[in-house]
Amino acid sequence: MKEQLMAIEAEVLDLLGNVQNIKSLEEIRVLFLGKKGKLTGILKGMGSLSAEERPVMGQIANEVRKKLEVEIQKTKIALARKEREEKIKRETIDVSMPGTFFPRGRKHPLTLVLDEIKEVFIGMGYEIAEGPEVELDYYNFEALNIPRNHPARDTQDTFYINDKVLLRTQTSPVQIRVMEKKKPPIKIICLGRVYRSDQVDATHSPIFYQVEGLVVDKGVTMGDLIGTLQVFAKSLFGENAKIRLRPHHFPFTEPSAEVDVSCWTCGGKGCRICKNEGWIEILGSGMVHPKVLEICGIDPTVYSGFAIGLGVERTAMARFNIDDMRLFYENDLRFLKQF
Ligand code: 2NM
Repeated sequence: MKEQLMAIEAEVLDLLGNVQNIKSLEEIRVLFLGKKGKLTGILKGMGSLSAEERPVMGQIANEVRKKLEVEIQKTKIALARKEREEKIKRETIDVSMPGTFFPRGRKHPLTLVLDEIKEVFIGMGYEIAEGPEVELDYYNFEALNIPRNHPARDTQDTFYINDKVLLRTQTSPVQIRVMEKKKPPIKIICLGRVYRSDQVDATHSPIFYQVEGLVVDKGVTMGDLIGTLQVFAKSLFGENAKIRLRPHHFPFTEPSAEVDVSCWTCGGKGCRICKNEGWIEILGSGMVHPKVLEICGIDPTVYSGFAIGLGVERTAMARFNIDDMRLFYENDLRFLKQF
């Protein structure tokens, strides 16, 4: 038995001399000293020894076990140090090496214009409202007083999901949803994507951005609308910008007006940019139709409101003198780097 113990000791010491990592070391420990290990197996066989031999063998076995445990522990410490040193070496960073260059991005021109529009309205105390892009026919058309036979409702112009569900063609349904839920005073803008079944060309895209503003309260007048439009035009197109309202028709406002800004290139004298008009159309607006207020549960004999709507692409095109809407969506860096 003593020979067996000595052989095990020699075998383990030999293995410890070659072990490469802590995981293999643990395997060795289990193999020899574990519950089902080789050394444990021998100790279990001691029952067959004589009464004189047993304590002697027991002592030798314990010494071997102790020694092996100490050696395993020493090896473990050495391996841990070695692994740590290798890890540090592997992860060393040479701070004098040149870094990886990440080119700095910039805002898309549409985002620039959207941000500016937000700034102006937030500055006047408006809150931002949001709503779904997949919208009910009711909110997109019905509640906005757009009649059944109106051309905008044609499947030629609107993307329908089914009879009742469509991709919103304007952001106005967001305002309907707000008016339904909240009692005046209401002072909001909504910005977002809208969808129309249009062929892509220099001035049309089936997906584009809109911003709409809405104010509803007691005693809101056309004067408030005009004052708001003036602040807006000056902020976006410069201190000298003037506005002009032309009568128009929208089903959801009465009266309605299209709004022009004096040309910021020629100051109104007429040039290539304004096609010699001196004015450039930038948005639509009007006093919210009493029927629309009523549909939303707001009493039109007590409250009144105005609304403003504009296309972000068209505004950005006017602002930056861009002649083709497709440039916004092509992600050509030669274009995007100019803003
Ligand atoms: C425009 C022009 C004029 C408008 C009206 C409403 C609502 F919900 F209050 F009825 N929202 N937006 C509106 C009015 C939109 O876009 C050219």
